[in-house]
Amino acid sequence: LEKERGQVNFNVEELTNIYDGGAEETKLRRKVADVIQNDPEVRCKDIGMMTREERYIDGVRRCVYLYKVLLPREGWTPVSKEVKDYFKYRNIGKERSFGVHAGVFIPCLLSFGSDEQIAKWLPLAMQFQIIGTYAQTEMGHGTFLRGLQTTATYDKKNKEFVINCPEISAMKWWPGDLGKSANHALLMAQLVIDGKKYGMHPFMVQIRDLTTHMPLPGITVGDIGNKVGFETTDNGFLHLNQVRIPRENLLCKNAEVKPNGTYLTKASDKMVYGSMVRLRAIILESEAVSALGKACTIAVRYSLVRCQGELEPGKPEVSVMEYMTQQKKLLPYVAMTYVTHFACLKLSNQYNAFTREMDNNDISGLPELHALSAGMKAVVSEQCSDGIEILRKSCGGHGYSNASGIPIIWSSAVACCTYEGENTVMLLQCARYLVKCINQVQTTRMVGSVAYLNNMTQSTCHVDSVSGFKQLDVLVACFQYRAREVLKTAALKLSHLTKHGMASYNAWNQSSVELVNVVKAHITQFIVTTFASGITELECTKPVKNVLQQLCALYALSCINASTGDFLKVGYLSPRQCDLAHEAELELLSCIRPNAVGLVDAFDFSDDLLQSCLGAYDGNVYERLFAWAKKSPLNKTEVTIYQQYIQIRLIGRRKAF
Ligand SMILES: Cc1cc2nc3c(=O)[nH]c(=O)nc-3n(C[C@H](O)[C@H](O)[C@H](O)COP(=O)(O)OP(=O)(O)OC[C@H]3O[C@@H](n4cnc5c(N)ncnc54)[C@H](O)[C@@H]3O)c2cc1C
Ligand SMILES: *[C@@H]1O[C@H](CO)[C@@H](O)[C@H](O)[C@H]1NC(C)=O
Ligand SMILES: *[C@@H]1O[C@H](CO)[C@@H](O)[C@H](O)[C@H]1NC(C)=O
Ligand SMILES: *[C@@H]1O[C@H](CO)[C@@H](O)[C@H](O)[C@H]1NC(C)=O
Ligand SMILES: *[C@@H]1O[C@H](CO)[C@@H](O)[C@H](O)[C@H]1NC(C)=O
Ligand SMILES: *[C@@H]1O[C@H](CO)[C@@H](O)[C@H](O)[C@H]1NC(C)=O
Ligand SMILES: CC(=O)N[C@H]1CO[C@H](CO)[C@@H](O)[C@@H]1O
Repeated sequence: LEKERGQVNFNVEELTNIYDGGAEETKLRRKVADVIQNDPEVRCKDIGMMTREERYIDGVRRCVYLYKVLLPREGWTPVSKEVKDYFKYRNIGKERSFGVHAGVFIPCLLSFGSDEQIAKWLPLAMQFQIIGTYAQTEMGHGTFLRGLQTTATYDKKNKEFVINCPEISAMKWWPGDLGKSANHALLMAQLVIDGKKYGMHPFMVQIRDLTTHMPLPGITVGDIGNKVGFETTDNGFLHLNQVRIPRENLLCKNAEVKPNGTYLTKASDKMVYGSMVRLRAIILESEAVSALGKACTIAVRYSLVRCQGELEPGKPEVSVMEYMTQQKKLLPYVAMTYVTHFACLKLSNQYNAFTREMDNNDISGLPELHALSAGMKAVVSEQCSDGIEILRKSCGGHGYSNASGIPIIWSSAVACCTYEGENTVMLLQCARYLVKCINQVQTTRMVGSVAYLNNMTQSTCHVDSVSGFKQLDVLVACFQYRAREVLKTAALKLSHLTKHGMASYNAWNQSSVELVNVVKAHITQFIVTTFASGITELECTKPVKNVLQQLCALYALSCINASTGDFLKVGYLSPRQCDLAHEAELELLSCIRPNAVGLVDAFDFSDDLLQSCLGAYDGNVYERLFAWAKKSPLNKTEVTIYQQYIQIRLIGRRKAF
């Protein structure tokens, strides 16, 4: 790898700074990383050989240490920049508990609670005097909130709510931190007053005794068992049988029940949608894009170290990176990590701009922002988790071993396709907004991520050279044209069906497969456009700009390659132009190849964070693999269960007494 690093033709540190958002950010991030790596209590240990139980217990232990020892020692608070931006996701990752407590329970308390309620519970939550979960999903319903069955019935006489799960499918199921850690739940339940239903409302429900931690009367709670990943989290079940809570425990920023049972709503709080946007941007960056970056780091370093076969007969073996097919598997995902990272940043920035507008009571930007975040959530999480699996297979046999580190990375990234809004449902939400836009574009000027819809000019691409297809403006035009045309086609189908008398829900159902594709086209367009214009504005050295341009083109061209049918169908590219674009993609692979190690080094993931025998910085793959295998619990003794089963029952030999 050192030899490889010698041929990198740009300044890796400069690119790291750009990725981090400035040299100061890199410095701060590394400072935090040093604190973590030099503290044996929190430093990531060999998690690969731990059982589920050990992972959970270790996550709790580490987290308690963080909050009670490390933070005070460093003079950090849970909201200081070091903690918010760096240690949680970047330096400790999943290997900690209370993610839902800190990331969902507390923010939701702030969104749903009145000032008095926040004053009462927030300090307790910040001090871990109460530990909370966010209990919305039930065994029977997740996506369709109105279908949730848990009820909160107001008892006028005692001024209490009675929370009840009428049947087994009404049990809360999946909430993180619920099974074994939490003693409180911010619980969503159907409000009922005098037999009338008022829809879903948030309640604060204590579920365990604060001293003994035993479940309170009427409460059945526990862990839902092993999952694909998320071993450190005790996703739980919760059944409530006629559990009584005080009237004051309805979180009443948006709606209130008076003692006499009068129901009052207050101005609807759009801020809830705003905080969803923020949460999505954070989740994408920390759970999907950084996971893809880690998998790229591992697969690229390993592919450079791994030698297999002769490319030229009779010559020495080559590293597998020398195979063009291998480059095609790896390099587009390196490019994807860069471009999606900056698209997520753009989403965050747009959210921040929106909160400033909101201070001036301008919430007109919310629908666009909300649709964009839903589309981004689905497309980016899907692209990243699919990419990680391709990278895993690119490591051959060792990619299948947990020693590679990739199975753990994939198993948590893929969950991102489901939580915080199931992906297809998110795509269709975004589609609804886009259809509305295209139907109004003749009369209303579109702004932000849909501004490209304003240009309805019909045309075709005029490029007729391979190098032409490496031009970013050409590629941006391709993506905008295709996104707009597939949207027009789908919207046309929809209106055609309704005009011919089909009920609109039915027409929507009949168009939904196309609509999902529309959003994928729209979001890839957004990602390419954002990155291309970001590069133009970026102040950096020539070599770095060059390499970023290549990455942008490679990402765009590999997306064209994956959806050639669309580009042909909308009539923007001819079959010959598709061939030219394909050639351009292959040429870029060779251009980027010498920089491969520099591009993944620039992500700056420490070995501790990668937890991989294949992807460590020094490339000593084989030594690490053997050391790892020796730690397998099955190797503890030279002979394992031979006598009990194999010798007596299988081979049939008796012990020599
Ligand atoms: C790791 C993890 C952590 C979680 N943490 C929490 C938590 O802390 N708190 C909590 O409350 N929940 C949590 N959840 C639950 C999660 O939010 C839900 O599982 C998620 O919202 C999906 O809902 P569902 O399971 O009902 O899927 P379903 O909606 O049943 O999805 C099944 C299929 O139906 C399709 N489908 C559903 N509706 C539509 C539609 N309208 N149009 C088209 N297709 C549709 C989906 O696309 C999917 O293919 C967690 C889940 C996971 C995996
Ligand atoms: C219920 O109480 C509220 C004040 O808390 C009052 O405004 C309302 O009139 C009362 N309604 C009835 C039916 O008594
Ligand atoms: C290997 O990793 C996967 C993914 O994290 C995990 O589900 C599995 O339990 C691990 N296997 C072992 C034996 O630890
Ligand atoms: C509109 O789109 C056409 C075709 O994609 C392009 O040639 C033209 O430059 C665009 N016009 C503007 C103002 O962006
Ligand atoms: C939605 O479309 C599918 C496929 O045509 C069909 O099987 C299904 O019955 C439709 N659903 C409704 C509610 O019309
Ligand atoms: C995409 O690329 C692959 C290999 O790089 C190639 O075989 C295939 O033909 C391309 N697909 C299209 C539709 O151009
Ligand atoms: C042969 C060998 O490496 N055996 C190892 C098996 O695993 C234990 C610990 O789990 C080691 O101590 C042994 O050396």
